[in-house]
Amino acid sequence: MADAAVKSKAPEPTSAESERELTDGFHLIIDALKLNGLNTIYGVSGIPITDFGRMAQAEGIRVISFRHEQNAGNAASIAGFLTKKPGICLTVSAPGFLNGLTALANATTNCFPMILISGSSEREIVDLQQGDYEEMDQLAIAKPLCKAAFRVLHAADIGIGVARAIRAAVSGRPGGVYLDLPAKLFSQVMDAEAGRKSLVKVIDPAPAQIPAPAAVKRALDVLKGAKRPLIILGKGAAYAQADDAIRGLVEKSGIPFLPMSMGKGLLPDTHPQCAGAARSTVLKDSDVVMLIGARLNWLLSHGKGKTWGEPGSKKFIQIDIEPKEMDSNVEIVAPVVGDIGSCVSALLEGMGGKWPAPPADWIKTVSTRKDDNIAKMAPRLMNNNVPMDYHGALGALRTIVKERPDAILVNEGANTLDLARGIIDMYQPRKRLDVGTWGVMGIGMGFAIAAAIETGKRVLAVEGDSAFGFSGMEVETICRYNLPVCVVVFNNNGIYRGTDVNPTGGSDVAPTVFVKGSRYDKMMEAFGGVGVNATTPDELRRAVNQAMDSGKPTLVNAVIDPSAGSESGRIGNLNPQSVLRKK
Ligand code: OXT
Ligand code: ADP
Ligand code: MG
Repeated sequence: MADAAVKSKAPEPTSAESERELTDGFHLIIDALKLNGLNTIYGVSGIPITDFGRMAQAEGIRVISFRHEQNAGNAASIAGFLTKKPGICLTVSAPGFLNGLTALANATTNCFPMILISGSSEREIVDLQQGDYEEMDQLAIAKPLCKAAFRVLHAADIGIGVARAIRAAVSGRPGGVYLDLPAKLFSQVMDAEAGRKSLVKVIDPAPAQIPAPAAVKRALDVLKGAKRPLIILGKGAAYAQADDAIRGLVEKSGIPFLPMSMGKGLLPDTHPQCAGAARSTVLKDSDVVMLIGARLNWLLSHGKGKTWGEPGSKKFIQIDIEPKEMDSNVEIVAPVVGDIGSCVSALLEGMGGKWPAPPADWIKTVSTRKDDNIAKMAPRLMNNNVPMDYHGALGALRTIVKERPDAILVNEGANTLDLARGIIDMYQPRKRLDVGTWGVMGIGMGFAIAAAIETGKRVLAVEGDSAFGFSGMEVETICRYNLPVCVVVFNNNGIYRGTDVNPTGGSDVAPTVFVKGSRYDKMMEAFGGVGVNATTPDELRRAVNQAMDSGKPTLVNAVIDPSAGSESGRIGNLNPQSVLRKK
């Protein structure tokens, strides 16, 4: 490390001993992060980490200060997804820690590497429950919600603590890590040279995990015997940054591929082998399915049921770094355990010079279904209805993304999410960031901010009005850092729809309904950004084009027909039904 522990003089040097160069916890944490290339912190200031944030900034770390820790945590988690380095979120104790915890748990669920660093109260008082300021046993609470949790009590252990946190976050299946730093640690002083020596630059934090040759051969044998093969590309494949190898495998095999939501763009959605528009057909009718960085969870109907056709009609090959993922829902006949880069390269090599193309009738079935669906959708995307419906509005945005394939799309909501996923084609890897495995609302502004900070690219955040509300205050953060983020709020006056009524006739509106005719654009104007109210696809197109060209923080309030959406978007089937409900 260049200049390890930042030096300070002991306040009142009275002897040769006290004139030694000293460092402290504050500086050792900063040095440990910098040594490991962790140069951005997302957080919220306050006791006991206020000075830490200031010092980190003074030492050249970029400190992005948020209005709420959950948004900072979401930012850190998606920074981890985009960079393969753990994103850092910094919070105060108890309530700040808890605010960050949702994001930490979400990161772990989604396999995004992040480290939540929280200041905490005095151990002695907390453990005796004597009522300290923001007292809470944070380590115990964090443990079940993340991959690993550590507490550092001595300045001399900071280097090891940070190293352990980094390794835990990025090695194997990535995930969230909690690092507990009690207030006392920050001001603990130690000899600067000893401090410097205590720091660890983590060597090879996510070592390659090479698949067993027998596993590769088994997978290729199964694939070769397929009559109706399918490849599913999940967000693990996007995370792996093995883009060329993945494209090589897909193209050499000639097999139709289905991208999961955040796997979109690994190969363009417009690629001839893309089966995104024939989703139900390929899931039901395929006979061999190769999963690359995708789990057979609820988003894939657990690999069974009517989505997947006749019971027993499927053989699964799965590539994943996590051995325990195999057979989690159904039998995996060919598990390939390893990192995706190594596994896909090994499969490609094993395929040799020539690989038999999938049967022509299967390719025909897929493309017919796909062409039908695309043709059905096309006229809906061109409609100019006022008030706008989802298709008209998304048709405009689809073209804007096509013209700017390197822009990053953030997307949340229900109808706003599900329809945008299908309508807006993606062209490059890791350009679509969304609600992920939990379908969680509130990722919007945190993801948008981190995407802009980490990549320097233009960001388009397409948000349901409810979804936006979870993190909307961060438009101030977007303006403060002058980020090239254009937020489009699909304002249909509510959750799913804005048309529900209170069946009692009372003065409270229905639980899914918001203030009618709200002007979210004014929120952005309040902080010096650009606000536009768009009522037609043309107005929407103009405003978003302008924002994406100028890079100015912009919020477009897109007025959507309140009756256009459906309950829970495409997943209304997950709502429990009461047989006793009065109509
Ligand atoms: O093959 P078939 O024929 O079946 O057709 C499919 C594709 O082939 C085809 N397709 C295409 N056709 C033509 N062209 C193209 N390009 C094309 N591409 C695809 O289209 C169909 C459908 O394709 P799709 O979408 O791929 O397939 P399908 O069957 O839908 O896939 C299944 C799933 C499960 C994989 C998919 O639906 C999916 O990924 N879903 C994710 C859903 C999700 O996560 N939703 C978010 C959670 S909903 C709910 O929980 C909400 N809440 C509660 C809440 C949450 N979540 N979090 C917190 C912290 N608190 C509360 C709330 C509050 S949503 C919500 C807010 C909602 O209100 P908003 O105002 O924000 O939003 P609006 O609804 O807009 O008002
Ligand atoms: P999706 O929601 O897109 O289907 P999931 O989050 O369910 O994706 O699955 C991602 C999978 O990718 C996880 O099982 C995770 O273990 C795996 N994964 C993440 N990174 C890698 C990697 N570098 N190599 C192999 N597998 C990975
Ligand atoms: Mg809505």
